[in-house]
Amino acid sequence: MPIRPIVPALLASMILSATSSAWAHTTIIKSNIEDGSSISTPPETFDFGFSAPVILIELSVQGQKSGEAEVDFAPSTTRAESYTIPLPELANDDYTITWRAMAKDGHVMSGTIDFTVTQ
Ligand SMILES: [Cu+2]
Repeated sequence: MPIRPIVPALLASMILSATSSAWAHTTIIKSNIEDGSSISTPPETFDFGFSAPVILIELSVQGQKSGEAEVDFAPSTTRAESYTIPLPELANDDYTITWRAMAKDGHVMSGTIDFTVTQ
């Protein structure tokens, strides 16, 4: 069965190229709320930035018990590298920030940041 070892090698190279093209894309590089963090003083704004200017398409803050937080967000019409989103007062809860943004090359990327407020 001489073909067998070729298949995993091919798969590995496909995975590698998929990964490296993903790395080439714009991504979130800074955030004042770290994923997995526990916050005793919730910030008044969510400040985050990308490795290149993006159009911010979606941003929501979902509390596990408190439901969706009212965030004053409208999709941006121009590209920016950094965004500051005002946050409402966040009660003790587990939250997930979900964001979606479009890079200059048209690629849409998205991600989530989980954090806990414990005052
Ligand atoms: Cu891209």
